[in-house]
Amino acid sequence: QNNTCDTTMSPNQITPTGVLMETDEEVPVEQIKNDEEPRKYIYVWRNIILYIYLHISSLYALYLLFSSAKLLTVVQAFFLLQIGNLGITCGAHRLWSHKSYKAKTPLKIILVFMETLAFQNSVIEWARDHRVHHKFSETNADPHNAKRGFFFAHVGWLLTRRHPDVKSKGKTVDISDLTNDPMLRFQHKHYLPLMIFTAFFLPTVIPMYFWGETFRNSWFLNLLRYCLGLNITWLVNSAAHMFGGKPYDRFINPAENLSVAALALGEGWHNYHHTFPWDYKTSELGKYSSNFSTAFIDFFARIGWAYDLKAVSKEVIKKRSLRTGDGTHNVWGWKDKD
Ligand code: ST9
Ligand code: ZN
Ligand code: ZN
Repeated sequence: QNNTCDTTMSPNQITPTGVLMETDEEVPVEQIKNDEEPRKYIYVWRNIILYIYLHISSLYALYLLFSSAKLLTVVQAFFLLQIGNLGITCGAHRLWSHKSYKAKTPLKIILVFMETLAFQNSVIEWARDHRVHHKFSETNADPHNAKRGFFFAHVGWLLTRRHPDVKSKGKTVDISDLTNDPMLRFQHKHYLPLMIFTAFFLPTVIPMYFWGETFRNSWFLNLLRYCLGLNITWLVNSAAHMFGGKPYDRFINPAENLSVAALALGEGWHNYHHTFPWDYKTSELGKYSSNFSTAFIDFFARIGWAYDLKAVSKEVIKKRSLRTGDGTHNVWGWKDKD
């Protein structure tokens, strides 16, 4: 195994067009052993209690949504759900974890704000865990190792202490590009107040101030928005690591999952993503229908705030599918859907 894996950058050259990768080199995943005995979990009761509260509150919010919430409050919750999710997909994931495109400062500011709204930890922490997830995928060192089952990959990993391998192997992953970025350092340092203000204070106060919503409706609908955002993200770790075809690499568990892709704004095409992690689209096909994050980045590329978008050429995809795919890829009959 090649131990110098970097999941953020392709080893390939960018073509003169600036976008297409014309060569393919497999992304090595370091094989750390999985425990043979079932692992003994150390529960983190604070998190367990908070997540139970969040999920029960979200059920109550569903009742409020159909009984007393104002339409604008519901619209806001839906809108903020998408904004937060885009902050994760286009910011924490495609920009900062994988460096699959570059962003100018105004776009970075917008994305940090959106990522904070999603409350899924600071960009530095999110991207560190995600790089570790790619490099040590489905081993003890993977923070949400899907070999431990659906529940662990979905949320259990946030309810228990990490496997020692996550910490020791995680230290070998370079995140200096993130820790050297002043904007990300600022967000990380002041994460708690920034997150409380952005993810809880603003979404609760805006409906009360601007359209006279009650505190109760405002608070609980925002919790529902947060809970949905988390569960949609977690589905990429759980469902998209278990269910779906493997047209690009049949030797890995991440799979092509349309339902997750639609919910998670394009992040369910997980077999493609683990095969070609440097592609800014995180998928081969789809844009507006099942990959809204790509449409978002393309929009900012048009106005010049996003640039150096990396993508994999069709030839490379075709060759790779023929070599390692499960045979479900339509290698001869390509056409873009959008
Ligand atoms: C949340 C995150 O929900 C969701 C992320 C999902 C990721 C998805 C990725 C796949 C999808 C990709 C596509 C995107 C899809 C998006 C779709 C959206 C539509 N490397 O953590 P500690 C070290 S967050 C290196 O305390 P414990 C490090 O030194 C929700 N080192 O470990 C660290 O120190 P420091 C809200 C590492 O005690 C030290 O260990 N947030 C690594 O075992 C201690 O770390 C929460 O719920 C590493 N990977 O506790 C918070 N990891 O802190 C939940 C650790 O200085 N977290 N180290 O860095 C916690 O409470 C705790 O982390 C814990 C573990 C209890 C889970
Ligand atoms: Zn994954
Ligand atoms: Zn990724």
